[in-house]
Amino acid sequence: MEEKFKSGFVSIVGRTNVGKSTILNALVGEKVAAVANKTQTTRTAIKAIVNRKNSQIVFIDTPGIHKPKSKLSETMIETAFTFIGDVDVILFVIDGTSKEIGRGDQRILDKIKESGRKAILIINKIDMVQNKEDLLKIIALYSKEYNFSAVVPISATQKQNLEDVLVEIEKNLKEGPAYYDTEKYTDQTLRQLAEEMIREKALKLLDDEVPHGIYVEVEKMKKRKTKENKAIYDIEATIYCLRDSHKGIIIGKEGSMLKKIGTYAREDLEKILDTKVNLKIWVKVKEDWLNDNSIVKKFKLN
Ligand SMILES: Nc1nc2c(ncn2[C@@H]2O[C@H](COP(=O)(O)OP(=O)(O)OP(=O)(O)O)[C@@H](O)[C@H]2O)c(=O)[nH]1
Ligand SMILES: [Mg+2]
Repeated sequence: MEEKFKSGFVSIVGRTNVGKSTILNALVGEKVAAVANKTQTTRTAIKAIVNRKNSQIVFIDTPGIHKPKSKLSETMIETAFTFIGDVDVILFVIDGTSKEIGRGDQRILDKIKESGRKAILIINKIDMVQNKEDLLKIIALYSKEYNFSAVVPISATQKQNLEDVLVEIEKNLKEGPAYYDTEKYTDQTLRQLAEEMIREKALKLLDDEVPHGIYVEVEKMKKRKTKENKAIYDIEATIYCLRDSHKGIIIGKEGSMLKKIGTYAREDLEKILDTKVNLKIWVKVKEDWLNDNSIVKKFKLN
């Protein structure tokens, strides 16, 4: 008998820094979301699509749950909680090295219980787990809390057990059509992708509170032909930060930090866009934008 085509929306939720965006990128096989060893990396919901022989899975990466400190973080948490409802399957990601259910994880569990939806528990970073007994203990703790459709220990960075995740999702999807063009792998515009990649480099290279207070805006993104008739993208972007002192750090001594951010971002964008990129970045101060509704609305769901 011919297998029926299945489709559905699958959210990736969890505390900040557990590896949700790394999982998304690994499942899709493309760089879609920024990844950094910092908290609050993802700021809004990002969709990415996996097309399989008999299914289309639309993933929604969400901002990590954390203690809100600004209008922006409140918006981020609101976005994440929206996708604990309103999806076909929830991937609840936890850090495999955790020994108990922390407050953030408990809040997420409570929301999942409230929604009563199908949820798969993903235990990430198992490459960091020394003791298998600990892993079993944490699985037991969580399994007591909710009737998960499956529990899958994975390592997103080592690409371990990712196929199992897709198979478990497919088991829980209903029959349905492909919602998106199979050529397409994300709903992000090229401009958003460029902003995300530039911000990722700044997050990775900067320390302390500087990266949390930045946002990136691409003002210009235009494809043209060079004299040699090769395609090239001209991209102009601004990194906004909270204070003059931050601006100094982002620019660095004789412009060295900004140059580094620009070089890494350009290399990534050239891969993503598959053309040469000419990238110019400016740095400007915008005080207290984290609490400015007219800017924060950029990150809100529409
Ligand atoms: N050792 C190890 N590190 C991982 C794994 N998956 C992700 N990481 C690292 O964990 C850090 C956070 O990853 P992200 O994907 O940005 O985490 P996130 O959950 O999306 O974070 P937010 O967007 O802030 O909620 C990065 O340094 C990743 O390289 C894994 O399987 N093993
Ligand atoms: Mg993320």
